[in-house]
Amino acid sequence: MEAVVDMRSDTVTQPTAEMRRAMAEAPVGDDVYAEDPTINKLQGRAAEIFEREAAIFVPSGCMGNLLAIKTWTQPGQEVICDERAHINQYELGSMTVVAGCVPRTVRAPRGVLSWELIEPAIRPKVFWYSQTALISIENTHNMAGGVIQDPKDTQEICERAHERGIKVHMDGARIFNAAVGAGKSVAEMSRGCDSVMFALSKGLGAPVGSMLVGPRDFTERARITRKMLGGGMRQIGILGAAGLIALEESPKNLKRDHENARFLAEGLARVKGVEIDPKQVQTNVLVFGVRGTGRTAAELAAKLKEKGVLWNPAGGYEFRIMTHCDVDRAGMERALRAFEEVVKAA
Ligand code: TLP
Repeated sequence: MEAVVDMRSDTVTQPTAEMRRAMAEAPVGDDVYAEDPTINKLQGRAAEIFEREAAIFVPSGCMGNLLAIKTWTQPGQEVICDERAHINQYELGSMTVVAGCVPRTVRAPRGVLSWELIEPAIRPKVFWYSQTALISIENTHNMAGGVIQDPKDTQEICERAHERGIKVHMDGARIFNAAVGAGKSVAEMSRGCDSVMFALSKGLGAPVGSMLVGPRDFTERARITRKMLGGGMRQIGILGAAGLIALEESPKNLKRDHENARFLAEGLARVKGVEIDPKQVQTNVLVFGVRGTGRTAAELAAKLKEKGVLWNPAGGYEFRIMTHCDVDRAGMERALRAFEEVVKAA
């Protein structure tokens, strides 16, 4: 039996043998006392790489985004983001439930935010309006299909927002994919943003964890909220050791994931009934329509599963799948063959 080709997300990646070894051997301490040497090293390196003052390890990307929102806002304020942003669609309303904020969404074409789109959504400074406190930019944009946010647009948003006293957070769960895709550093891709969350546990392959980077007084306030939410952890150098390898070693492999995504997109574009433009595939995420096949994505996904291929339906007639380090070119070819067979049989 051939191994399953799991492309539901890059979150499914397995830690490498090197990561597992490092985890076993990591020097550890109690991180609630800020005494875990491995976590401290990881936080120091993340701050350095992002050219920021400080960084804090968090158990998940959702918590990283929530801590940023809670730290930068007051209850009753608004957070501007794209309609399809992860913080709006997939974080269970935590910005409202926990931080007391309301999302104010704009519809960004292809997920790319610009000042032009944001400005009309900013509330006037009148006391009976809930005030705009924060703008959140997702980079790469997941549900728009791994789209890269142009750093020039980001810088303009940040400059204009700061003039109005509004903070800017970047949900950079996949910012390393954005940086590799754009041929720039993650510091350049996020320059101007007050805080950045990035994931170690997605394309970079670590088993657990994300980082939140920003000014030191911000990460120190986020540390308090992390504890309040039950995210104060103890000997987590075990996780940080894998995170360090993910941070230092994995970005150089992302180019291959992007090439695989383009290869798959070109193959999919040849399948009758599939709507995808391979030229629009910038990183490791593919979002594509299958209405023309006459089958829903869920029906096709069920058939693919029988053939050992796991793909995620993202809606009625839409798939969202990802390439990552655990599926090689042969895996792509197998997935594509299985998809062609399933569509033909439909
Ligand atoms: N995204 C997951 C699902 O929740 C959709 C995935 O499979 O893509 N920001 C962005 C842009 C994300 O894509 C995700 C996870 C998160 C934040 C949250 O990260 P975790 O899962 O670590 O809480």
